[in-house]
Order: sequence, then C-alpha cells, then structure tokens
Amino acid sequence: MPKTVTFDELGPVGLICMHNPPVNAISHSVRLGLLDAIERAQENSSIKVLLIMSGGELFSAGADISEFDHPLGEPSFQQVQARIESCHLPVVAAIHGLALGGGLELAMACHYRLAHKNARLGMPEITLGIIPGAGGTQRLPRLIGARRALEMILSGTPVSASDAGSKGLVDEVAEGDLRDAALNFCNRLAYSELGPRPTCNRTVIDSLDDAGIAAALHPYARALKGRTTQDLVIEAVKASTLPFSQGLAIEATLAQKSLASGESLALRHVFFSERESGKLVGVSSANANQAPPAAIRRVAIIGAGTMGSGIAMAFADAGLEVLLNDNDSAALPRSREYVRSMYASSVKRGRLTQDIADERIRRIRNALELADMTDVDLVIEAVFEDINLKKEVLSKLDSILPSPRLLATNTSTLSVTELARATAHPERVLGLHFFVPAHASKLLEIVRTDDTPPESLSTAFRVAKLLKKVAVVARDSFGFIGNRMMLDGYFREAEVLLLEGATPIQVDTALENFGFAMGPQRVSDLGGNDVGTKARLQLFKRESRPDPYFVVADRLTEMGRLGQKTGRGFYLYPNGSREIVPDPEVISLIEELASERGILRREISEQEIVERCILSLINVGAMVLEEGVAARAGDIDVVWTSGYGFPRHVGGPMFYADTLGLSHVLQRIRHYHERFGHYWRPAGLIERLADAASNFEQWEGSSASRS
Ligand code: T1G
Repeated sequence: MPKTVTFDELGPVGLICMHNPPVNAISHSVRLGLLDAIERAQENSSIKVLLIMSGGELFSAGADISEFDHPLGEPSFQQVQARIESCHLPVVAAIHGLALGGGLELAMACHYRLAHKNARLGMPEITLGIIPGAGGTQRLPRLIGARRALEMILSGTPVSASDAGSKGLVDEVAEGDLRDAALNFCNRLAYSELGPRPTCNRTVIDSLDDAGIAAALHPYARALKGRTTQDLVIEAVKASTLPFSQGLAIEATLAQKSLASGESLALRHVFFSERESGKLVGVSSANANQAPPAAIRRVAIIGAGTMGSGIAMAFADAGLEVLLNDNDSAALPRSREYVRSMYASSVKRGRLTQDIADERIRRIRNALELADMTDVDLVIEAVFEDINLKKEVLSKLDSILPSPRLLATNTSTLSVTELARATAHPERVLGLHFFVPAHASKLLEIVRTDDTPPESLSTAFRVAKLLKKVAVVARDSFGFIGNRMMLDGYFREAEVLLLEGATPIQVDTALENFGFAMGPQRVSDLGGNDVGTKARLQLFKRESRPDPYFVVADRLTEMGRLGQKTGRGFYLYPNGSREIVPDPEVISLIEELASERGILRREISEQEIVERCILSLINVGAMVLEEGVAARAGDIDVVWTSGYGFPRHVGGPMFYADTLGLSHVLQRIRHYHERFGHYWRPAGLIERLADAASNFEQWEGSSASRS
C-alpha cells in the first residue's frame, strides 16, 4: 500500500507531502499519515517549521466523498486540525492547483498559507448539499470576516490566489516555483520571532445581520431555489462569533444534519453519476486503455446555423482551431455576427476579457469547401435536419477525410445508424448531440450505433472532456435518452393535463415549484413550437404515436404561434419581452381540442400535475433502461439534471423514483394506466424491481456485475 503521506527533513523544515491520486482527497489514510508526520516532527529538535504540500495536480479536493456513507475512521478532521493548530512548531501550507473543501480547511488550520499564483481556493460543499464540516465555517470567518466567508461558502465557487491574498486568506502568493517559495518562507520563519499563529485564536472582525445575510444570499437565490443547505450554512457561520470550541461543536451538529439530508444524498448521487457516465460500460479500464482516444486539435463544423455556430464556439472556448463551413454563402457572415454578439455579451457581463473574446473569434475560420478539411481530426455536421442532406454531407466527408478520423452528426431525431451506413466507414460515424445553447449547455449525448467501436467512443469522451461537458452514451433509437423521455413521458403528459383542464401557467408553475428551472410550456415557447413539431415529424418516420400527442403545440405551430420568437406561443410575450402573459385565446384553443376528443375538463391539483409528469418521465426512463438505450440509471439522471433542467438536489428522475420507492411508483403508474391506458403501461423493469423489493440503484449494481 503506497504511503499517502511522506515526511522529509530539509534542514530546519519538516516537509509533509500528501500523495493520494487523483485528487489528494483527505481520506482516512491521509489523516493517519498527517498525524503521524506531525508527531515525528515534534520529536525532532532540528525541525523548526513544518510545511504541508501535495504531489500531483492539486493541493487537495477535500474530504474523501466516498467515505461519507460510512462512519469516518479516526483520527477525524477535527483531531488532525487541532493537532496542527496546537503544534509548537509553526505549520505552513503551500497550495497549488486547487484547495477545495476539507483541503482548504486543512490549510486554514495551519498557521500560515502560501498559494501559487494559478491556484484556486474554494468551499464547494454546498454543491454536495453539505456544509463545511472541518472547521471551515469557524476558521474562514476568522480569516476573512463573516460576511465574505458566508458569500464564499454560499457560492461554492473557488476564488483566485490573488483574491485570496487580498482577502487575507493566504499570506503570500508565489509567482515562480511554489516549493522554492515555500521553503524560503519557512526558512525565514524558522529564524524569525514569528511562531505558531493558531487561526482559532483570532476573532471575527465583523458580524452577520439580517441585511448582510440577505445580501449574501441574493446572488444565489435562483441556484438555491428549493434547497435547505444554505440555512444550515448561515446558522454555522453566525456561530463563528462564539468561542471557537462552541462554534465548532455547532458546526459538527449541523454538518451531520446536512450529510444525512435527502438533498445531499441526491447531489452526491449526481456527482458520482457524472463521473461514471464518462466511462465505457462493460469495458474495463484496462481494455479502455486499448481503445485510446484520438488526439483532437483541429475540428470542422458543417452548417453555420445557430447550432453549428454554438458548437464552433464551444471548441474555440476549449482552445481548438475550428473550420466552419456552410453551402449557403450568406450563412457564414450571419454566423460570424452571431458569434461576435455572443462573445460581446460575455465581455459586457465581465465573464470574458475583450482579448480572450477576440482570440476565440479568431480561432473560428470559414472554410468554403469541404475539401479544405483534410487535416482536421474531427468533423461534426450540423446541417438542416434532413436525412438525405445529412447522408450527402457525411458520405462526401467520408471520401475526403482519411479514416479513422471521427465523423459526427448533431442530429437529434434522425437514425444515426442509417446516416452512418450511408458512408463506407459506418464504424467512424456517431452522434454528438449538443443541447441549446451548444457553447453553454453542460450535456453532450453521444449516440452509438451497433457499428461503433470503443475507440470511437473513447474519442467522443475525450471531446466531451475537452469541452468540459458531461458525456452520456445513448444507443441509437427514437429520441435517444433525453428527447425520448421528454416526448413520450414528461412533455406529452403535460399536454394531456392541458386538455383535461389545467392551464399552461398552472402546469409550468407546478413543475417549477417541484424544482425544474423552467416548466414544459415555457421551454417549448423558448425553443420554438415549430422546432418541436418538425422534430416529431422526423421522429414519426421511425415510429408513430397514438393521439393525443402534442396536439396543442402542433396546432400552435400551424397558427404561427411559434413562441418567444413570434411573441406568441403558449403565452404572449408583449413587445419582445421574455416575461410570460397567459393568453385566453390559447385556453379556448385547448378547450376546442379537448371537446374534439370528448375529453371532459376538470380542476386539476398541483400535486396531480407533478405526480403525472414525473411518473411518466420515470416510466419511460425505465423503458429506456431496459431497452439498453441508456446503460445506467445514473446516466439518465445526468441527462436530465445537466440537459433538461431537472433539479439536481432531487437527484434526477431515476434516483427520485428510488426515493419514492418503486412499489409506490408502480402502484401509482398502474392507477393511471387503468384511467388513461396506452401511455401508462408500466415498464417491465419497474414491475420486476418492485416485485423483488429492489430499486434502480441495486439493479444498476447487479447489472454492472453482470457486464
Ligand atoms: N472525494 C473522493 N473522490 C473524489 C473527490 C473527493 N473529494 N473529488 C474527486 N474525486 C474523484 C472522482 O470521483 C473521480 O474518480 C476522480 O477523483 C477525478 O475526478 C470536510 C465534507 C477536484 C475539480 O466538492 O470538484 O471536503 O471517476 O473526474 O474533472 O468540509 O473532482 O476517476 O473514479 O472530477 O479533473 C469537497 C469535488 C468535498 C470537490 C477535479 N470537495 N471534486 O475535477 O476530475 S466535501 C469537492 C471536484 C468536504 C469538508 C467537506 C473535481 C475536481 P473516478 P474528476 P476533474
């Protein structure tokens, strides 16, 4: 068992170094190693100063999250930090890369801190539904003030080393080699009067009043909607004005409470599912290494519409050279304008400097001929959603681009298998399904066919990592994972509820209260009702669907009520505003469509709206899983939380189903099946798991062992 902590004597400096790849998580063995090293240093009279650093890419990503489901082994974080703080030798932490959560808390328990200029320091615990539980809510306020500490913990986003320096979180920001700078700092300390400087002895310079708390919460109100962790964070930081040991005890109680919360279980599930979804299923990491991803340096995008331009920006943002092509000569200048305006608004919002924006725009170059693309590593076609046009483009590219370079299609509705087989090398064609807006949406659905080898999948995973997107593999089928569940489940049921008597705003409000970023009718209006209608027409070429299936949205499209872009859709958008205004004309239209189908309308409760929309989503999700379209229930949760606005703190539809209990889910689905028939036929997988008193998580575990 390699040592996770080493101790070296460098003259008067005792160097304690953590080695726990890949992210130096402060696991049980690291805590043991730290305590042991401190004891050894204390017994060695030649040691005057202790220096804590790490090997690898970063200082530490914090506590080992995989240990949270079991009682934490001794020594605890608090015991290690108390040992550091009470050490009679000054203890210095030198931070490179990232110091997150428990990693930063370890550094804050040290008496002095240095950070390399490129380092970032943060408390991301709130993204996991927990509060800092290793003294962070007590030491951070003592270092930077209660107000700023609260802001840093509520944001969960790391700050730069220079920002940390200006706030007083670190004592020195090192420009050059960190180890040299740290040893210089320690040697100066060793022969100075300065001794240990326990953070716990400091006092908090400011206090938190209601106005200060409200102001600190305000920027995160939307991100924390429906969440509770922030309340525990506030309570803990407020306790930092008490004597340290009292505050620490309060933090420990609140940390336990947060750790046990459903919110945290859900967010941890999403954290690990996002890491799992990027791995080849059924292919061991050893074999995965036999399918090395191809290098991706230059890419080409065919089709300079909104999607094509957004995809080009995503690659330019990732630092790659991009060639953009379109057979409509007016499209390229139009795309250039779109790209410029998108970057201009990022500069205006302070998200980018003008120089970086200019650099990224420069990286996107027009390519007038397909023949100009012989030396790119990847081509993605994003032309109009027409099977013959896409086949023509892909087979031309197949003849131009040396195999096995990857050819990808951004189709969201067409058969990737049919497109791939239109080329001479179907093994190198797969789907890279981006979501609007392509440069910002986190999700990338990788669509594989029966001809797709692991090598092509590995390259697609590499593309996702390059673009900092979460990748999920879907088997080529009707609507892949996300759209299939949205169309056959969630959105379809939302429309049926309209026919039965609910109004668009009732349905949207119910699902937004459940936690969705935006309700289905508002999403449809944002994306364009015509886009949905066209997509369904394409999909129906693969499989048909019995009525009622989006009869309201399709009628709105016929009437030219396309949504925000025409100022009218399910709602009115007066004067181009994005604010929705209910439209009685739409209600009359829905009443007409309902009476045409003999549907009696009635009052429908918010509870029924949410239950029917979410259960139909879960039911179709189970079908997607049992058909092998999705390989893992966790993959479905990643698709919905990162691509369709499903609330992360609920864990995704399949995790939520396990939370409800599959026997309850099955009982309710059967209830609706009796009432509504076809679309509510229970998925066989739910029946089998409920009968076996099992759930998706257990099924997943057993299927993983089966593959
Ligand atoms: N614990 C355990 N495993 C971790 C981990 C952690 N903290 N962080 C990452 N991993 C695993 C991850 O599952 C993956 O495993 C591998 O490392 C690479 O990660 C007491 C209680 C650091 C920015 O929230 O944000 O401290 O899939 O693919 O894209 O108050 O990982 O290869 O098997 O994400 O380069 C607070 C979580 C903990 C940071 C690197 N810390 N990590 O991103 O690699 S709670 C966090 C990250 C805490 C204290 C509390 C990212 C990263 P595998 P990766 P990456």
